Amino acid sequence: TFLNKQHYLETKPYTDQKPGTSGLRKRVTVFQQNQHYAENFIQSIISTTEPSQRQEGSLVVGGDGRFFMKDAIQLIVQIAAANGIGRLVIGQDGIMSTPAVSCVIRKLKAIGGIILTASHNPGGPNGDFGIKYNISSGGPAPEGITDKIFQISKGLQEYHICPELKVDLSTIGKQTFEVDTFKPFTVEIVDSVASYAEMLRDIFDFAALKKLLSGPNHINVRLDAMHGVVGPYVKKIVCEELGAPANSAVNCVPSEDFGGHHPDPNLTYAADLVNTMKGGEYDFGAAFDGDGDRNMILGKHGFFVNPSDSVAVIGANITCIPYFQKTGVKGLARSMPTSGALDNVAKALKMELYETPTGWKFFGNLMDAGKLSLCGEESFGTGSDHIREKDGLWAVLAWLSILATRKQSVEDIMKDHWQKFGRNFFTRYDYEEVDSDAANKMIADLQNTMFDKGFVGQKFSSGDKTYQVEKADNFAYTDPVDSSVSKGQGLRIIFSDGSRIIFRLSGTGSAGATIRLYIDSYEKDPQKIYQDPQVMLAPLVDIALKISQLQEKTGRTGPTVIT
Ligand code: VG1
Ligand code: CO
Repeated sequence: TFLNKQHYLETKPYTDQKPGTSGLRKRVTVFQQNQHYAENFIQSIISTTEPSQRQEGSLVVGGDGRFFMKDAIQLIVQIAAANGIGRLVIGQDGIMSTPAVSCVIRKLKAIGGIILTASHNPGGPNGDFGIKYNISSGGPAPEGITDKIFQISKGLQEYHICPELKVDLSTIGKQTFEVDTFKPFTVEIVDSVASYAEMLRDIFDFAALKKLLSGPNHINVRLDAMHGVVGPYVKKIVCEELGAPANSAVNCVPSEDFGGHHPDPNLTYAADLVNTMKGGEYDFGAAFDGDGDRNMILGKHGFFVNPSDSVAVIGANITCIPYFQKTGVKGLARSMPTSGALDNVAKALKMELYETPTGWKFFGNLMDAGKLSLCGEESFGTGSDHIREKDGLWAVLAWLSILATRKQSVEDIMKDHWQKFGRNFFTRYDYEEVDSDAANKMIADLQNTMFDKGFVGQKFSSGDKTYQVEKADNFAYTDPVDSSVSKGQGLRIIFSDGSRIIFRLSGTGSAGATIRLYIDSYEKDPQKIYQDPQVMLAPLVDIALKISQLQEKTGRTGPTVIT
């Protein structure tokens, strides 16, 4: 314990610290080469908290282990102390998944949390770094707060810091520091997994899951943490506690550069898992992203569960999860580009279905108001109101709970689902690192085309299919709880049969622009529901490319990733 002087350091504001879909993401070099870049953003975050709450308040801090995380945590410690924050609770070695941070914020009634991650973006010295801010509900800061952070960052002239203060991140326990006139500042290093594991024990039937994973007729699972943060959670919960054998878990040591890969659980970047699953040795497979909030579910022989279907299946089988037997099911929600598969479940179960813009932050208000139990995004995000973030491992245990109850394979459960509800064929094309000007121009031109008088009612054909435009808009959302309005959330072309073409620009990239094209089309003919989505949706993809002139305007002949 020694006295730390707080200093006011002069800085110059940056104009590019606008948080995206989830946090600020930039190349590591941007943080390293621009003086005070991270400090400015951290100060801007803390400046949004109520000064009168800081001394008694706690902030939770954790990250996905990527390069620059530990440097950033030391800065957070120094800046939080100098701003009069009373306590920081930090995962051991800085490690804590995004869902675990959300869980800990809620348990401790903290004023918020800072997560050091760029999620599924690559890491390492040449990769990305990022900073997410979550509020006291445990959820990502809503637009009102992220706008405020951005405003503050643009005018920042100085920040407060205790430059001598250093914490030991590796030893569990309390460290206390005297900081000027404030009450003693406490840093608590906590086990990264414990609180989160305790929460899952209350949600699921661990005895049933243990039987499924290690009983006499156990199934074989393969969980790929992709060198991200979820590794220690998988090892502790799935292997140690639920008894799955050690070869069930791969890439489970968080690494600063994710082994040089994209920690992104999709068919392209999790190809290793997909190939292993094709071998037929494993009944169930899953991969997670860098910060552990995304999941990809695979069945035996690599059977792929589309994330839009995944949340629908969980919804249709929600009583397999003890948590929902206790809480009841209050409502369902999906992001706008996510397929309508969940809508069909909501209709059948006579439940409210909310359609929100992309980004988990939009689910929080609905959950806080008791209107929402289960939600998902097409981008491999699934979760519930147990916390305020999407939750990769939760989704895996939800699926395993369904397998344990129904005693069927992933593929059979999926096929039964399509038979019962019909199938929403869905695909997403990502065009990554497109020239920003070209991408913006393409979107602006497309909007002009769509808003042209003659567009609605127009027919488009490809092959033997013809679709007639029924509605064309730029999606806007009015929050049913606080009436805040979010405009410009994606261009939608909706056809008379309900099929949809959606274009939007990503808000998580760090270089150039990423264009996302989403296609959703419903089919209930039992003869057609097992077809390949790429075949079924080819005419709509063709029409989307024709209307948008994407290839001509961006010079891209094909997408980087197809889901
Ligand atoms: C993407 C996904 C979105 C998700 C967001 C954050 O955003 O599309 O559904 O909520 O990433 O996920 P965008 O703007 O790039 O489309 V994570 O796991 O990167 O925090
Ligand atoms: Co993530």
